[in-house]
Amino acid sequence: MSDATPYTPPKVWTWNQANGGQFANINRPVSGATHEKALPIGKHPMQLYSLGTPNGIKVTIMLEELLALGHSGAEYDAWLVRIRDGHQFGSGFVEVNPNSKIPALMDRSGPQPVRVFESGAILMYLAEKFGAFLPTDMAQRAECLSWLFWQMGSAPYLGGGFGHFYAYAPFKIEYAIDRFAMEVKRQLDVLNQRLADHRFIGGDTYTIADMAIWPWYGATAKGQMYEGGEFLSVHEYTHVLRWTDEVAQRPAVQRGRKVNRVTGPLVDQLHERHDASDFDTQTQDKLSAAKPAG
Ligand SMILES: N[C@@H](CCC(=O)N[C@@H](CS)C(=O)NCC(=O)O)C(=O)O
Repeated sequence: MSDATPYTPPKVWTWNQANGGQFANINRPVSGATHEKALPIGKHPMQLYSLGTPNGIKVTIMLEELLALGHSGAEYDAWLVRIRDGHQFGSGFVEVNPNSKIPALMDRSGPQPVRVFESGAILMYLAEKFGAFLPTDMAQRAECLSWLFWQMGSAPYLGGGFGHFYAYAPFKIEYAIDRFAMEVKRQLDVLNQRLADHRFIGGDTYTIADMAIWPWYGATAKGQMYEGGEFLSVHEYTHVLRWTDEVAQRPAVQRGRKVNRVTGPLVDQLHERHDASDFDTQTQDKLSAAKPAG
């Protein structure tokens, strides 16, 4: 297979299971559970089923921010869902998210559990439940939600478009890379212009819009996504970089980005979170395990 091979689509699409792309083992043209598997339930009101990807850490950052404000109702168990192993197709997970994607949240604080899926919906649900990180003034709220939904609509071009064709596709297609690189640069410029005049995405205050956008576009501006920093000339987006650094300094962000993370330095990985002290104990355990004996 090469990008030089011309492709004439057949009359009717059929599933080529060995298309060679990364994630081919988990991509399917149908939805629903592939196997029976109940989800674990911990002791806290919030049960999160997730993975430490940009979509996953939006929610763990929000939960850590809420806890930092003193909202004990935001205490949570964060269970690891290994998507490359197909855990998102277990029957229990599909009951929480019929779309089989992390993050998925079960709020078990009331008489009936409430399921919430889609990271934007989860951020809004938590913001409304705890009355935090979403302005009550109508105009500011509209601005915040506009940016929140901007992220939901834009990131698929960054991840599924640019990231897929630049880093994951089995061969490089100039047309696809060109199209999505242009779009990602346009999106970075949208943010850069907004952040030239505003400290945070929504305005003067830090909101769920920052929590949604930072994991994707902050990491992109830092050249941490798809090793595409130089290609996209990310150094140009100086206001995005200023904002990225400010958000990164928040202690709740530093905790939240470690939760359910399975890549990167070991000290940044907290595979599951069931107690605030897990951050200290697991980091210490890993540091001592990494020390050479003797
Ligand atoms: N729009 C969704 C996107 C979630 C999403 O794409 N999650 C990915 C990981 S970042 C996933 O679970 N993929 C598994 C799969 O596609 O099977 C959200 O914001 O929650």
